[in-house]
Amino acid sequence: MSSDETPDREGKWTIRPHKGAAAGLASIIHSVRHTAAEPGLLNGTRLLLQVNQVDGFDCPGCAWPDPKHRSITEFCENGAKAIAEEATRDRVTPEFFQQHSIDSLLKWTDLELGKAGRITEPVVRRNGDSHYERITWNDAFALCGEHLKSLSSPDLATFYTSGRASNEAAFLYQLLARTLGTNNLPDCSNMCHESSGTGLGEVIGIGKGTVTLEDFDHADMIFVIGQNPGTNHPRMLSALQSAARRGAKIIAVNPLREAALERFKHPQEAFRLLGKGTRIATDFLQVRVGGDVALLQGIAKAVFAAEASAPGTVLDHEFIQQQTAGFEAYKNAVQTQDWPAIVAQSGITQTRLEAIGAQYAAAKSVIICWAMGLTQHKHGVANVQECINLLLLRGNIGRQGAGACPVRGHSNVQGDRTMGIWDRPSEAFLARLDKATGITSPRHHGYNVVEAIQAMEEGKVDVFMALGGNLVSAAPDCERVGAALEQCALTIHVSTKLNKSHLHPGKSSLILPCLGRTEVDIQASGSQFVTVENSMGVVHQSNGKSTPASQELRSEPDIVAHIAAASLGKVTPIDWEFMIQNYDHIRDVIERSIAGFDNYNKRVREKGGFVLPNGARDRTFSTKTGRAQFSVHGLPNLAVDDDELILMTVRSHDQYNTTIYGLDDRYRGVYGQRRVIFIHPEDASERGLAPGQRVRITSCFDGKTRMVESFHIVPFDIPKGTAAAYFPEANPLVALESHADRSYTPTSKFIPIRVYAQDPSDTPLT
Ligand SMILES: Nc1nc2c(c(=O)[nH]1)N[C@H]1C(S)=C(S)[C@@H](COP(=O)(O)OP(=O)(O)OC[C@H]3O[C@@H](n4cnc5c(=O)[nH]c(N)nc54)[C@H](O)[C@@H]3O)O[C@H]1N2
Ligand SMILES: Nc1nc2c(c(=O)[nH]1)N[C@H]1C(S)=C(S)[C@@H](COP(=O)(O)OP(=O)(O)OC[C@H]3O[C@@H](n4cnc5c(=O)[nH]c(N)nc54)[C@H](O)[C@@H]3O)O[C@H]1N2
Ligand SMILES: [Mo]
Repeated sequence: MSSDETPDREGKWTIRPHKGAAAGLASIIHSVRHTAAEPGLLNGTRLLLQVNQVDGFDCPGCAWPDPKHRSITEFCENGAKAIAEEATRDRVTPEFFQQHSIDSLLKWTDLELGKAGRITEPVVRRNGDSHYERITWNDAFALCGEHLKSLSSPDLATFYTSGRASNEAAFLYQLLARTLGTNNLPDCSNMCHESSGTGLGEVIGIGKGTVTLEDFDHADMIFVIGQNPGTNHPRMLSALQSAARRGAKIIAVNPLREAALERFKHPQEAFRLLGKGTRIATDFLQVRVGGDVALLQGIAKAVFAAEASAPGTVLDHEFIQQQTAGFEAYKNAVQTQDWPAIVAQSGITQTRLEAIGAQYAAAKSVIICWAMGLTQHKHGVANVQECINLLLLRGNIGRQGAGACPVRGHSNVQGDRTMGIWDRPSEAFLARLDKATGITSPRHHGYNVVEAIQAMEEGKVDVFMALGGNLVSAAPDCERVGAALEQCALTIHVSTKLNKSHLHPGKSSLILPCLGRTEVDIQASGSQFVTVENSMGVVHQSNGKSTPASQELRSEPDIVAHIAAASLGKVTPIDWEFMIQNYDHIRDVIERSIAGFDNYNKRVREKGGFVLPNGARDRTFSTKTGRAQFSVHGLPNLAVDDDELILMTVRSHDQYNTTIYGLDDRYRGVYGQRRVIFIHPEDASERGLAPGQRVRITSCFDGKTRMVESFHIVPFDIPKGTAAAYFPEANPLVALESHADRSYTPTSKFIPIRVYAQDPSDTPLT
């Protein structure tokens, strides 16, 4: 039995409902505790003072932008934890690998692997060996070169990226893949906001959001749909707080009543302000999991009704007529959708939806924000496009205070896509890249995450390389992913910390340790900075300042360039060595290759960086029709068997994706345990399940049953028929083949499950 299945050795765990406001003093105490415990108080505090400052490093936490007026405390609890995780004093050395075989490390949890510390030197696992062992950088690059050079087809290599890679690293990486001749560039975005990119691209002509941070100062209604900013984008709460104080309506749409949207106390004000904090959400719509298409159509239906009773006063007819297409079909579809179906699927009454519709009709400027609660569904693309439909009705796009705001996850995931980390790049992108670099990019599409895993299973991938990330824990059907990686001839992981993906080596496997965001990067011309793009299309610098965790570490651009040089040799028109001598050289090539980066080196040195062009922001819609497109979606089929519940997998307050900081989820009141399932008290009692009881959960997809054990019942305020558990512990329940239509985003928020008592003699938690 793996240690994942024996969580009780962590000792007692408790459920204690969260009281009072989110953030506030408690978050300061927590962040200080985390940073103080890891890099030592002084060093930790110094690090926190650099985060998100103009000349400091970009917070590796999330992609929320920095306000213009940065204060010294422009950090948040979870940003501090992300930094502390990187600045740990613990080290994973070659001696560590000598002591622990790969098999024995497989028994460690994600938490234990991460806590082992920073990897200090490159290591290799040679065919059949039980342990990783030290290898020199030169030998490591030569091994990569040998494999990549001898592929019978470039499509036998796959290059995965996680969204922390800088623009410079990502650009070189896609250049390596395309010079080699493949578009096999799956990335974490495929499992994340791909439904947003696909959905927005089709209807507004750009796969990005349209708002700026300043728009939040002008909106009088803000939707926050399927997102938990208190945990995942804490700095967004400042923007929401000031909007709430101005009297803006803030509508939270979520199956869970997420604490920070209820009450929030700004950490910077915690010492000054007594009292209960600001109420953020003015309305909370406890939607059923998967019920957002119905909910958004219900609101739109109410808007059409308002227009019908006062014609010409509600819809923005001029905008609709001049700049959109497909309005009549959409109007017809919404008006003929019947209320009982909308109410049944959304779980929200007609009266409430009409009330929100009336608020929307009266609001001058509306922003809709969303994250994983919308994208990780079979109908993820439809969810996103229904948000746009609603916005278009009143011209809430491309003007001050209004627009679409998909809130990105990883701190540079948006920048990576701009740099060409994409399995299906446009012809325009490739043509310009080829002209600028002298390579001939392949035109056929590459693998996304789902296809890459399937290809590995089928023996169609010889070399799998990962620039960051942890595919085995992050992807669905993790056991299959582990086995699939082991089929490769060579796996290459560029990583800061140990994780499960390293423990499923290909026949040969390399772990190449790299610098983190916080660390100084010295190349031939001296100290370098890198650049990143935030969730709102602002490109700016990130300057690591602290001493690297080990002298042996290399930067991501350095590692990628050396692998490229070893694999492509002199046949390539690119001088890889020259590129990394000074990252200005990389940025010069980016400037020539990618639209919007004119005067890159100059403009990125200006305070706060520069904003990338975004047509939709100026109401230039590069869609097929040249107009913003209304789209029609039927209500998705959400039917499950009578004894099934719908499970969504979510993040706790103490994790960064597969990096687990601790076992608490303060805002949801669970302490010391991650193997929990939140369910409605009646769903628990109908199954004879008591709080704390240990359960087995099964899911069934395409006739195959999947199972996890040793989860514990937590009765929760969640719609009946639905349940929640943490990612990545619940990932074995998610089927790889269950993904969103068109975007291939795994349906991590919609998993039909059954829950059974595991061992009836278990003592329930008291
Ligand atoms: N501290 C911290 N910060 C992070 C991360 C982290 O792990 N830790 N991860 C980063 C990344 S990569 C990402 S993508 C973002 C993720 O940020 P979020 O999207 O906020 O993350 P999730 O925990 O997946 O939460 C999704 C929310 O959607 C709700 N939800 C689930 N299903 C539905 C549904 O059908 N409809 C609606 N309306 N809501 C639903 C859940 O209750 C939950 O509140 O955060 C980024 N920031
Ligand atoms: N069930 C379920 N599954 C999900 C989700 C969900 O909500 N539910 N969410 C999905 C989402 S939104 C995402 S984005 C993916 C995340 O998928 P990934 O991005 O693949 O996973 P992470 O956990 O973010 O990656 C963590 C690893 O990155 C490495 N790392 C950290 N910092 C650096 C760095 O600076 N450089 C390099 N080279 N490596 C670094 C460390 O080794 C660490 O172990 O997971 C997805 N999976
Ligand atoms: Mo993400």
